[in-house]
Amino acid sequence: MLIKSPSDIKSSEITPESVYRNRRQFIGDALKAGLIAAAPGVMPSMASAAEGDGLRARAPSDMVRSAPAPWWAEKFDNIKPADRNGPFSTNEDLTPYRDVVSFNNFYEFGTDKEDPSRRAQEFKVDPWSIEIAGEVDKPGVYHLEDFLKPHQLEERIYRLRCVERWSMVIPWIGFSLADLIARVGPNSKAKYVAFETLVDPDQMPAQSSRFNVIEWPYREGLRMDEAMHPLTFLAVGVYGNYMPPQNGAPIRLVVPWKYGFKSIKSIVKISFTETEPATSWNMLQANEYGFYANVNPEVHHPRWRQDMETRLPRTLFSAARQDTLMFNGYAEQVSHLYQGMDLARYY
Ligand SMILES: Nc1nc2c(c(=O)[nH]1)N[C@H]1C(S)=C(S)[C@@H](COP(=O)(O)O)O[C@H]1N2
Ligand SMILES: [Mo]
Repeated sequence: MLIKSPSDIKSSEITPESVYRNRRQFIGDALKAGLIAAAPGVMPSMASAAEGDGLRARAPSDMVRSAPAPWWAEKFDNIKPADRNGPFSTNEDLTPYRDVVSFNNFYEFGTDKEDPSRRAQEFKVDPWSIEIAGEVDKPGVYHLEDFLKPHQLEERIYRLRCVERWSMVIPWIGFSLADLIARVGPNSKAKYVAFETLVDPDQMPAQSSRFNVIEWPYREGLRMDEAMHPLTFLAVGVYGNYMPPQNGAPIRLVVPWKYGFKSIKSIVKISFTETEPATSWNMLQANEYGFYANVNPEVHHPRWRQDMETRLPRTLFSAARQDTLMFNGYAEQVSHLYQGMDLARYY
């Protein structure tokens, strides 16, 4: 995030790609069936209608990794598709799969947007375990299998807004963090939840780089009420499939009303703490990155105004620049969490 601002994003990084493959398929079929005229202008709305049909978003099959699927790919057979008109999803156009898996921030693999997709493909996610620690009734190290077993997976379509001023709309697969919290039973001293990413320089090349800026592990945290909010999600997949390594396999956090850096990837530890945990970007540059990091068009980053964003990818059909909304458009659901707080001070 210190490296590039959106104005530095090369146009080659923002692939003009107006539709993703499912949509193309639908439109192709509809055209064949004579349902729609072959006028390009009608395509986006027809595509949106198709997406609202109660089917979960699917990655184009020829773009999904051919590497052996992890055992938990089985869990992806019966997933509740997103309700695109409900409170937990949006019916905005999805960012194409191609962009979701090739334009990433994952500093463990390097600082360029293409580094994670290029360098993370051999990343090992099986076996994987997650430690639950701190002020909690059931601490311990859980194998991913036991960790996931009790949870019914569902699809959520969320906006993701990076502090670098680009945004995407991503169909995640996962479950509410609140469900996990209920299961492990934090005690009355637990006021915050802290998360850590794997440290493994053999697999994550930037962790041993001398240009490295972050003190590993990458750390993030939430206040307990933020962690318990039904929007706060632990994602194990994207576009109907298990998580690609560059997006944070096998499991990552997604907090849609906060800047993307809160949504920590490849989690190995979740601790319940009495005091506010240290978080990576805040440790690095406290005046630029706060603990709360709520998307807020009125509170600017010292180097980047935050009232506008570029929705990726730029397309022929949609203006790429748009206004940034308070709490990334989730104000109705989350503003009560911050009542009476000075959000310019607690940024
Ligand atoms: N462990 C870890 N998690 C991370 C990051 C990172 O560098 N390391 N980058 C964050 C940032 S800045 C953003 S914008 C999102 C990007 O998620 P995506 O690549 O899946 O779109 O991941 C977040 N999670
Ligand atoms: Mo970000």
